Amino acid sequence: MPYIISEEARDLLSDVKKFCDNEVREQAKEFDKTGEWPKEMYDKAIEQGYTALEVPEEYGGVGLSRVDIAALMEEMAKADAGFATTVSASGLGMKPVLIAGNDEQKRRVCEKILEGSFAAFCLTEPGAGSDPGAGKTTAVKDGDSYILNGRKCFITNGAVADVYLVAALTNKELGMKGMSMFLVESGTPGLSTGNHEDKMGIRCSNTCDVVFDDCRIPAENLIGKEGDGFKIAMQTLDQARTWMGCLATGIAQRAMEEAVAYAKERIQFGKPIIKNQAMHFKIADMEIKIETARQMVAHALTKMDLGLPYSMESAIAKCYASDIAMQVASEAIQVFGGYGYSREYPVEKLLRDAKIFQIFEGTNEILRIVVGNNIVK
Ligand code: COS
Repeated sequence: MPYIISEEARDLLSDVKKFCDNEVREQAKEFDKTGEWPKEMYDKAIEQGYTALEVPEEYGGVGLSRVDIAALMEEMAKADAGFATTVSASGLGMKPVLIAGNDEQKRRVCEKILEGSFAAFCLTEPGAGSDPGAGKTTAVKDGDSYILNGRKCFITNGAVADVYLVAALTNKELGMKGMSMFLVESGTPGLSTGNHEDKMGIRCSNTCDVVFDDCRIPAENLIGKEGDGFKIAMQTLDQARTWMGCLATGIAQRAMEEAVAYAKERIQFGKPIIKNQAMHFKIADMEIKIETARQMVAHALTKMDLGLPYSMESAIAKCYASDIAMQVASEAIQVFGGYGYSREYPVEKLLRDAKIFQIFEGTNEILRIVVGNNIVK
């Protein structure tokens, strides 16, 4: 059963489905092989407004609820999780500004996204993954500017973004309490990209190092106040994790659909294998997991839409959906048998794509800490 969405979103959903069928689903197979970032495909998505779905209505966005957007994002993830990750990472990059920025900053970033720019959220560093408070990137105040130095890694959209939201220390002695958040625009001298990741999955998304070498930005690009950076980053991730749960659900849904279609065609012992009750049980277990994940995503997003606390629900949604995406993709391979292990068939890619969802935007181990802390507190 899909999300319960508005009439407007239903119309958009059928457009997204058509777009994904025509422009993404088949093409993504090739990009999975080459690992290229398909600019042409993304330009078409920008033209349709799909990269700006999360822009709030007051800043020129379409004004859909988060649950509405989830239905569209799941459809994109079903077609290709790398494509959906690129789109969603722009939403992630916008969040620090929407959470803590001033009106001018929000307007500036939203305008750029509406014009077709991508955003990137730069928190992780080589020595600061699960422990972002250990970050070493610095921002030193110099008159009306800050000068940034450091290296961020595993940054989605790192080489293709126009807007970077960067966590950097304005006071090294204070550690995470000395962390601040900055807006850096592409083309700023001292901003460059480094190592590009050759990834196991979501291969048509761009992931690379982002380097700051005496990168001077106007002081007005500070988001919130000095020292607010860690909390802004945590609030950003609190929201963003649900979206990763949504995408993981899309991968699982695709895996189940592929498994059902194959089981109807595959003849063994003189009948389609779908006729075996064992197959029904497999498919029922997949559906139970997928629908539970989807409802958890919807629940977390509804709480966000209503302004209720959602940190724990978001962690649960991402953690559960990514775990079941791995399970369902693996079971889909099992249904395909030997063919499922072959690159010729679509399901092995789904398993590779699903894996990262247990890792990024908070490993599932960290998310269990978040859930545990919420319960204990
Ligand atoms: N929202 C707002 N504030 C938060 C918060 C949240 N979700 N989580 C923590 N904070 C605040 C705390 O309230 C605390 O502030 P005070 O000292 O003023 O009370 C401060 O941040 C430090 O909190 P805490 O001591 O819990 O931080 P930890 O270093 O122990 O880290 C975890 C907590 C592990 C939850 C955090 O580091 C985390 O989420 N790590 C994973 C990071 C991640 O997802 N990286 C992947 C990025 S890919 S884009």
